[in-house]
Amino acid sequence: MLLAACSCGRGEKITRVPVIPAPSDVELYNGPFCEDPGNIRFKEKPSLGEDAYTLKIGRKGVTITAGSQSGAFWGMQTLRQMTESLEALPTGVINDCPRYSWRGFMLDEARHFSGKERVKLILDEMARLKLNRFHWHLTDAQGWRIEIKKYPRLTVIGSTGSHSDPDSPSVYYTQDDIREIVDYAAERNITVIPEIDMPGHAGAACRSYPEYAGGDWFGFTFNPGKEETYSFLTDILREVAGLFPGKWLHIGGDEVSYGSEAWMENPDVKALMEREGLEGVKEVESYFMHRMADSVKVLGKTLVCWDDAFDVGLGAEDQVIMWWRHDRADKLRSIAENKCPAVLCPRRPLYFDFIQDSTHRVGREWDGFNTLDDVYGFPENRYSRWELSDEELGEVLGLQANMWTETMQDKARVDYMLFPRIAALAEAAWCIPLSKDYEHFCRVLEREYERYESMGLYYFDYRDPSAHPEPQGPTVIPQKPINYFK
Ligand code: TNX
Repeated sequence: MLLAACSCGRGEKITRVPVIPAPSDVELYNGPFCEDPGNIRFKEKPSLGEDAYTLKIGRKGVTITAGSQSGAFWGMQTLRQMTESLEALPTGVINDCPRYSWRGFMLDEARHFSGKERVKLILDEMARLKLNRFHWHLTDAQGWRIEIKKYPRLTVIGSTGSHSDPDSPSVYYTQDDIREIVDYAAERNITVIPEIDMPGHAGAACRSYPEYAGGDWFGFTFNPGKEETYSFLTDILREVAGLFPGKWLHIGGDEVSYGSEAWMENPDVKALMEREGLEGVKEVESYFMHRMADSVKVLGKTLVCWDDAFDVGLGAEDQVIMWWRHDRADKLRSIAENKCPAVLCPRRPLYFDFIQDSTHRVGREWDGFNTLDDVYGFPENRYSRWELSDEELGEVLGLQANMWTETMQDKARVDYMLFPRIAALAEAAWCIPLSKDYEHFCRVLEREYERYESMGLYYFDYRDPSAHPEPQGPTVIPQKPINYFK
């Protein structure tokens, strides 16, 4: 049948293929078809740059031309999805490159622990969708999930408890586990960015080593007034930096005000303020962040922080800011004006702990919730409201979705919030507006739904919201960090 098609000249031209994210430039023909899709050759062309590739499909086989390993890998993903859904492979050329270099997904394992197998599954899905940054939120008030050899109590004590149960048994990644996952990600062209949150969201570390706790009596923050705190945290970052070969190191910096009122009463902090001439908690926070930013630099890494830390003036060039506060467009403006490399991950629509349907009850809402098409349409569906120019939007590093797990105590809920929104995220991050077509995307998603079924993933079915009922989450969701010192 294939040969018959081949002998009768060129078939109908195709400009769309069943691939997520949609490639930018497709010129293929329905016949002649490729007789041997398994015959793949790779060619290097450095001028193509980091992620771009060309997929040339001829009658006898396929040639993938790329500027680097990652481009070749993404080309393979395109070919793989095409062969999965097409009976015969059309011939012609696809030229493709991403809109953004940072196409990220964040998983919070501190509130609820997903574990190695789940993380690998997520990395597989990311690779398929050409997402290339896995941001790993490994520490928070509820749990510390990474082994630090110098401070064993972090995992003996800090790894017990979760958001739904402060007494749940210890779960964490050993350093061998971490290396295994980092390698697994690297084989899929994904860089892992570890986050050690400070000075707030530090409860698990503070109950393991109360001598460095400085916040209110929840132990939400480290003590910025003690010199030993800086050595403790720098030792931790040194071990972390050694485990993650990527250039980025995320030190949080978010929501410090939830615990910093107590600093004014703390004798160490008072002494620090006196010594350094600091006025008020904001200046103490700035002092802390500058000290830790210096440590990150000494360790040879690029600093990543949440947008809260932008105020403390760390210097635009050598940091990446993650803009998450969708209600603070003013912050985004000043980040853009200062030409600071930014990753856009606003709660609306890129927080995957937000519900995705009006009938859902477990998860967040804020002037609405985050539907599939809302994620898909980002950033064009939002940025005019933030008053970012096209040029400024072109300059951002990229996009990221964040999966906070306060309401995700088991894998069914993680899957439900993740699939299929992660596919929409991939199109938002990879495709220029011209190559986006929501109806086409939804048709390709039919194949993904089948794949989710066959893999036993509990996804939200947008075609029929009643098909998969919402899995329940913790009934009581504490709004404040749990008091572990009681
Ligand atoms: C805000 S985003 C947080 C997280 C919560 C999340 C819940 C950010 C930097 N901080 O600690 O888990 O909201 O949506």
